[in-house]
Amino acid sequence: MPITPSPIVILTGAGVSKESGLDTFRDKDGIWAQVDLEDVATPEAFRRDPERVHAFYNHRRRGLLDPAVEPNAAHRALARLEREWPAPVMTVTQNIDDLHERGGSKRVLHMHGELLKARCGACGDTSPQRDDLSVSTRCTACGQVGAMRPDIVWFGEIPMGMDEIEAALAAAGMFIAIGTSGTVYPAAGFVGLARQIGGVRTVELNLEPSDGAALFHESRHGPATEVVPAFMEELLDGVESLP
Ligand code: BV8
Repeated sequence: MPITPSPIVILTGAGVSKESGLDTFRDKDGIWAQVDLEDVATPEAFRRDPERVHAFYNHRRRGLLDPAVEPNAAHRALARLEREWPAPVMTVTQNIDDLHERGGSKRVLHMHGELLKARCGACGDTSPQRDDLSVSTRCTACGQVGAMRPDIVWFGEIPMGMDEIEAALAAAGMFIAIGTSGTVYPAAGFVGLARQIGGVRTVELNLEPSDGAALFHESRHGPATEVVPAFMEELLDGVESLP
């Protein structure tokens, strides 16, 4: 069936990085099964025990920088879609890893921030961060010690790029959610927003039905490294058959 090449918004979650060796959050062996988010992923937790929060993110940053952790076929398929689809493709990710970029995607919006960046709580400066952070890390911009935090959106904080995301959803013809449980807002509400705007085809590519599965016109279930490349192939074949 030929497909009209309109703009596409992709939303990804932890499931797209699982086969690269990074943990998800809500699977039975996930991150929130090992640690309480209230202790490590809120501003209150950081005020209460900054070293504990730094240790949590330092561990995940070292894990992400492990040479064995590489982009997988799903990341590469999304980069191919962005290259070959004859309309804009935006990848909005809830993930704080850099696997979309390392897989070749150029237009990536990290709405929950980035593990390989740090932010100064005193002057707001953000900078690349590959080493451990601690309460004695000095800000390279203002020199303040003890104000550095991961450049990440915690629970209760405002996600990044919301205006840009909402504008992209308003212009989209298709919304594809990949590897997300659909439990964290506002990301979990994007499918409803896309449908409200009207005329948007909504697709879920996930290991199993997410909390918002009923809101999608179409769902494909299986590992991201299988269902994502296959679906992108279909989309691009459909466009090539256009006159
Ligand atoms: C906000 C930080 C207002 C970085 C994260 C009380 C007070 C304040 C807010 C709230 C409140 N109660 C509720 C809220 C809202 C809250 C929220 O939604 N809470 C939940 C728990 C109910 N949201 C917020 O606080 C947000 N801010 O609301 O501000 C606002 C709103 C709009 C506009 C302006 C202001 C901030 C949320 C961001 C929190 N930070 N992470 C980090 O540590 O990583 S969220 C955390 O969950 C991660 O970022 C993650 O991205 C996100 C979602 O999880 P998923 O990515 O979906 O991962 P999950 O494990 O859940 O699911 C994985 C899926 O993959 C599963 O379905 C699985 O089946 C599938 N899968 C597994 N393997 C594979 C696979 N799929 C394919 N292939 C595989 N191989």
